[in-house]
Amino acid sequence: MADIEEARKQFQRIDADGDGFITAAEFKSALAQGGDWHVTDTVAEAVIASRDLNGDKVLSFDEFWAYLNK
Ligand SMILES: [Ca+2]
Ligand SMILES: [Ca+2]
Repeated sequence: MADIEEARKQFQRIDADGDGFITAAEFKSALAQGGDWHVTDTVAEAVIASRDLNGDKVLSFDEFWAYLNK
């Protein structure tokens, strides 16, 4: 996926509180809503950490976008 508008929609859907950052908790509930109930806090944190470029433990849209375009 390289459509920035689609990526923004997806990002906003995951960012439940709308603060512009995706936390592990938000990522986990987004996956749970998508039917993936096997994602634990630990897994969600590991996925966030693997995409987190500046080490603040949350994903900005830039980091999300960079991940999609990897
Ligand atoms: Ca958020
Ligand atoms: Ca970050």
